[in-house]
Amino acid sequence: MRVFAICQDELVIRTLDEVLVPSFEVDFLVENKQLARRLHEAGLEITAGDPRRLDTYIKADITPTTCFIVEDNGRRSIRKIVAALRNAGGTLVYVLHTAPPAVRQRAAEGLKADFPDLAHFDISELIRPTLVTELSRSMTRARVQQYQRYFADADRVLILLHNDPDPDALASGLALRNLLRRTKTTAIIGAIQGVTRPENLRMANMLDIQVEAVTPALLQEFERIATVDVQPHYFGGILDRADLVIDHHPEQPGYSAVFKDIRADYGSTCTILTEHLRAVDVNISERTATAMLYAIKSDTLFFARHTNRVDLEAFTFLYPLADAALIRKMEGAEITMERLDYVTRASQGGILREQVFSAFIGEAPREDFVPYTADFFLQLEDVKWTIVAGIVNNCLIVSVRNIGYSRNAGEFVKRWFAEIGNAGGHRAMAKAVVPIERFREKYGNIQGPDITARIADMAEQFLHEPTADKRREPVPR
Ligand SMILES: [Mn+2]
Repeated sequence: MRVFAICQDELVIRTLDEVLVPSFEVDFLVENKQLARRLHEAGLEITAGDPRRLDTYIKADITPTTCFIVEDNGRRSIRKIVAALRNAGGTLVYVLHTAPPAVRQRAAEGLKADFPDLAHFDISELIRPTLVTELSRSMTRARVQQYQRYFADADRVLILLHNDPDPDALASGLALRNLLRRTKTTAIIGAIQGVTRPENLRMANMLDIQVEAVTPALLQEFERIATVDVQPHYFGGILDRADLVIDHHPEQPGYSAVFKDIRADYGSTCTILTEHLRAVDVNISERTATAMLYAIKSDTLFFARHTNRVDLEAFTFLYPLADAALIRKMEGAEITMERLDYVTRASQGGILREQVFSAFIGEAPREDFVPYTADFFLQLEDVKWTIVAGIVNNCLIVSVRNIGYSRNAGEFVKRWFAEIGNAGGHRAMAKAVVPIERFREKYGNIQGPDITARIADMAEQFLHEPTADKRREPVPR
């Protein structure tokens, strides 16, 4: 593709030449003969000529796909230049503004009246993204180097994760250990309650991430403690300070930290840690990149929720470093024999009515069987809502899922369960946790199939109720 650039300033010409060649064939046109001669001698494709004359362009062999860049430095109107090259058949015209903002704006507005289809860009806009990224990276670099030094001479380091660590927590542990240039013997990744969900256990096994069990008493034995994907307040008083906190949940009071990097607008903690790793040029192993990529995918539901531009950037950066086949394998790990057992129970006892699938799956040893079963039945062609309940530790857990339905899952759980327990969620996903005795006080001493029937009735009633307020609720995190 050919670019024809009409410019006056040497810096602009040299910059465009470096940026566009060799992707494009570029010809420069300047008015100043001396400048043309000098740059020609420097090897640039440049001619001197009058940019306001039609002849200049006719001689230049223009086609409808030739791109024009016209520099507007604010010193003299470019109206005649644009008119001439338009008359010569030029259609793809870009104005590159290099004047100060006020001058630039006036010039752009003046041109708009006569030439509404010109494309405008500012030289500052072209520089900004890279410069801002670079400068913020250097601030991150300073911050990372500080905590690296602070952790450097410690004997025993703990990277503490939240209970039942998820992929973001596990991968963040690995990433931070990398940043601290430590191994599993010199920095322990630990949790007070370990991994339970099968897919997370499988991730930990496949990537060889060892999560050590730590007790509150054991915390004293560490010289330095960092928390990732969680803040110290989460541990309910047993940890009132940390040396380093890296998290993407909203900042909480009630603890002190020597260093912290909390960015609540990021979709995952691994996104923050990707920036840390990039800032200090640490080698990222395939294992760490795979874990982090999987974590970003999983915390953002593959960018379906709470995704920030930086999450996409981190994903793009990690993708070539990771083992995509391994991620596919980890994602396939959700099916286990014991989960199929609850799916079977739901399929035998469930009710499918008006595209709503309701089921009570009885007692379960872990909570995840309930949402897993709800997700599973949502895959059925005829199903638009799933409401699955199960009893875990004397609480009724209710998981609600839907696709493309006009009513809100969060409202459903609040409507029936907020009064007797915890209920919340958003349009497509919601959960309620209710002590079973409170459920029975309110809805009668019902068991097994009667609970399924009761849930199905709740759904039917809810979905037929007129909606008082059709405004969309803000989606909680
Ligand atoms: Mn997270």
